[in-house]
Amino acid sequence: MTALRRFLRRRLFPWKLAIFALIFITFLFLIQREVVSSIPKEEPWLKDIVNKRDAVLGMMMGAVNNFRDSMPKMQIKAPLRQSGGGDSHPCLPGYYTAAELKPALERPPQNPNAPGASGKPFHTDKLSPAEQKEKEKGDEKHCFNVFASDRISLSRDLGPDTRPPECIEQNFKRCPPLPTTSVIIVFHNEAWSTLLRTVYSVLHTSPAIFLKEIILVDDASVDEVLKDQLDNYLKQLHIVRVVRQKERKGLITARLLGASVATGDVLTFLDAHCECFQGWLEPLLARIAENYTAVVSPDITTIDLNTFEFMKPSPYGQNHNRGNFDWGLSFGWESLPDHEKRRRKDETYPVKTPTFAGGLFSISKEYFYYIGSYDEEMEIWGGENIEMSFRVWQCGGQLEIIPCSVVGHVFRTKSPHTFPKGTQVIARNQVRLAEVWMDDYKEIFYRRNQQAAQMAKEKSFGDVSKRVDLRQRLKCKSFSWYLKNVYPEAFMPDLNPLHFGSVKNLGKDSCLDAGENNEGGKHLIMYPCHGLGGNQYFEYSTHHEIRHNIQKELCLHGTEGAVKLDDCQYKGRNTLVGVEQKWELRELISCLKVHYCSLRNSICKGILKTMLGLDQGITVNIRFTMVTVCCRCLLLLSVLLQFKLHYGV
Ligand SMILES: [Mn+2]
Repeated sequence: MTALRRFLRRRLFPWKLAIFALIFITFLFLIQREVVSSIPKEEPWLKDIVNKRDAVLGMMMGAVNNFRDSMPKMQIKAPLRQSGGGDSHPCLPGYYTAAELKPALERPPQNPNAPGASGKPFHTDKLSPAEQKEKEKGDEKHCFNVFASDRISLSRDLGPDTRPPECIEQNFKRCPPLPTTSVIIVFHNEAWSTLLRTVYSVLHTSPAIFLKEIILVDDASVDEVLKDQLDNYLKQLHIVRVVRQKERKGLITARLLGASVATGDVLTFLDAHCECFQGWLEPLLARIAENYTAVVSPDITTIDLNTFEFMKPSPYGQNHNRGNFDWGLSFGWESLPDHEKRRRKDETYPVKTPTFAGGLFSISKEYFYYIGSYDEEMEIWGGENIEMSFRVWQCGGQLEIIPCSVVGHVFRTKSPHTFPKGTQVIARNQVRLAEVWMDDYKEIFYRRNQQAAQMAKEKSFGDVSKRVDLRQRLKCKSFSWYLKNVYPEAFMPDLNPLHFGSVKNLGKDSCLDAGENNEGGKHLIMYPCHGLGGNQYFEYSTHHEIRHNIQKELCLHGTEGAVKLDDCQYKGRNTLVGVEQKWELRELISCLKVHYCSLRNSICKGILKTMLGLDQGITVNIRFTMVTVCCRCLLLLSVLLQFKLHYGV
């Protein structure tokens, strides 16, 4: 036993020590745990112990650091990147500097005497016979002076910045950053020089940091020069590329193709004969950065189709125009109403516009698809801008013109292009938009366009169910909401005029016709009846006017001499119909009793034939006579006018 005891004492001494130490450490650990876990209970005596412990620990760490710091340093260490610095913020504060907004391509030095330099006109009046021949050929093909365009530098400058000072001085915040954009240019047999001047103009005026790419979409051009030669030429301009549509499908499909390959945040559509003025891009992008539902157009200025003079903006600002539409669903321009002028404090404010021309605009790519891009079944051209205008407003977006953004466009007086399926595609596009967006107001349009009315009746405008679904899905507002809130200035024709249709001379089978380009002030003509509405559309309003109101509100106006078409005196609200424009509708039979028959024989025969029931059906003949005692007018009208009534078109 004693041997064992000795053995234990001697041999296990380190073991005992270890066990003892383990128990002690466990004890310390438990105490420490007790102290830490009781902190939340805030027992004052425990807190005291904890504080003391922390103080001792602090002193020990201090001593260690002190010792380390006193050692000489052999190397300077790299500074540690502080967390919370550059990486976690997406952008810098402040405003973009001129250096940051450097264009994608610097403009080469300019010869101030070169043709068209600084946006000046280039006159081509004194040409040699050979040159004259070239000019005429170009004019015929493109409907603008290609001869001049070909001689103007592709990189021509447009002279000093003449925009209003607040536009020039406008700064753009770096945070949130302005979005990038893809510029999409659709062309069809465009002239080489106008197409490439458009491309260069974008490169010379768009900051490189925002211009992601330029996408040219070829809508099946047949000109050889626009094929391989164009592809090869564009290789030197790295961010420009061409995508091609094999078959001519028109602007709408071409734009959708361009959008589908675009990689920028914003889509900017331009026409193929444009020139951008300095600083045009930033205000468009800034507005979209501010409100991504804004669909913004630049202020479109004219590049003269004969001289290629660029109409520069005025530093004093100008009377801006906005887009509207008429009841034939054509786009037009009008000056701003007073309330819109008052709303804008300076030129940097956007102009709200009921419709847009649709050729030049920017839209967030995401929003473009959200809001239903385009009606893919619309063909070639026409009506797509009105469709998009109604859709954007009715579905919660806004259409704006940004006056500080200036882009020039060659406005032509006629189209050089053929319409593969004739002009009826335009009417078809218009019916599609009327059916989807205009509710009962579509009838006002149909009354003015018999071709459209026919299509609507026969349902030959294709399937619109996808577009109707879109309208429901986006919970878009009604057309009457649009008229009331977006375009309250629109003249509302009678939803149900007393009579409408054509004014027909039965004897000669000719119809009263406004004549070509009669925007008021000109006499009317008699023309063979075509039954399509248009220039031969008149309506007898509840105010007893005879209105020709497709593009403008024009009224039959009786003065000395022949009756002419003039601006309507009654414009709603506090206005009245003057005697010159008030017409009385009487039954033919009673009229005849009063005034006849000093009419020409043939006319009399026609009228009498109808009266005797030989030509009945839906046509009833009624005469107009003027209320005013104006003998000459009375005579003219009573001879010429009979009103053909359509019941329930
Ligand atoms: Mn154009």
